[in-house]
Parts: sequence; structure tokens; C-alpha cells
Amino acid sequence: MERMPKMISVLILVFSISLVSITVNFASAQAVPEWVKNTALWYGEGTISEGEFLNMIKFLIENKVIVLDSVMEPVPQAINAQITIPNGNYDVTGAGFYSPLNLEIPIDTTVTWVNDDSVPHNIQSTDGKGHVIQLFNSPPLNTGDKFEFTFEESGVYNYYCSFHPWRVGLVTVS
Ligand SMILES: [Cu+2]
Repeated sequence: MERMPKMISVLILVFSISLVSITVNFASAQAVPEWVKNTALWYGEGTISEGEFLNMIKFLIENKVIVLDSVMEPVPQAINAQITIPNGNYDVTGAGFYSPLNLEIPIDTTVTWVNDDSVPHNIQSTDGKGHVIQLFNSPPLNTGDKFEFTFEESGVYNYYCSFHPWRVGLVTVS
């Protein structure tokens, strides 16, 4: 029983000095040979040296009994999406829909609205009944201007342009 803490601390030492970010891939690891178990036992009992014990661990790594995967720290991937306010969007008789009209995105996506129309527009988040709510609300966007908002919760988000209230769009976050 008392050999375990020593074993574990040596293992931790071996792995922590090699790289900060390393994991043991148990899925691809081989079975542990009997002599290795004996070596661990003997080391715990003090009958073999630390050098021999570490050589055993080196053997395990070299022979892929222990498979080390170097795992880089996950870099948060910025997820971005764009909604275009197309040319002619102001025209109630034209197509000119937001593109896409219903944007579907994962959580934490930053959405950028781009005004490609010849007149100013804005983006106002609305509730299900079409009333403006203070969630994402842009100032007037001139041609070429952009407005961005990051959606951190799932849900269906409505918006419209207060200058052209017939222009409604959806962002679905899941
Ligand atoms: Cu508008």
C-alpha cells in the first residue's frame, strides 16, 4: 500500500518535466508487462534504485506501453459569421432580404452585420412580438459600416431595422 504514493509521485515527476501539456493515451497504450509491475513493486519496497525505476518508465514510453500525446492548450477558436444587408434592402417592394435571412450559428459566434446598401440601416433586437429589446442594438450604419454582437446563449433572436421595419431577420443559436 505504501509504495503507491512514491510511484505516483515519480510518474508525476517524469511527466511534468517532459512537457507541460501531455496526456497518457490509454486507448492506444499496450498492456503492462509483468516485469514492469515487479519493478514498480521492488522500487516501492526499496530493493531497486530510482534509476532502474526510471529506466523502466523509459522502456514503457519507448515501447509504446505508455503512449504520450502532446496536447497543445486549446486555443479558443473565434467563430465568426456575417449577415449582409444587401443593396436594395431599403426597398419594400424588392427582394433585398438579409443574407442569410435566418442565420444558424453555434454558441459564442460573433455575428457581423455589414451594410452593403446605399442608405443607412440599423439592427435592433426585438422580442417575439416585434418590440425592440436592449440586447443587440446598433447605431445607424452607413454604407460599408459594420456592427457585431456575440451570441453567448442558445435561442432564436429576432431583429429588424427601425428605418425599414418590414425588414426582419432571425439568428438561431444552438
Ligand atoms: Cu433599414
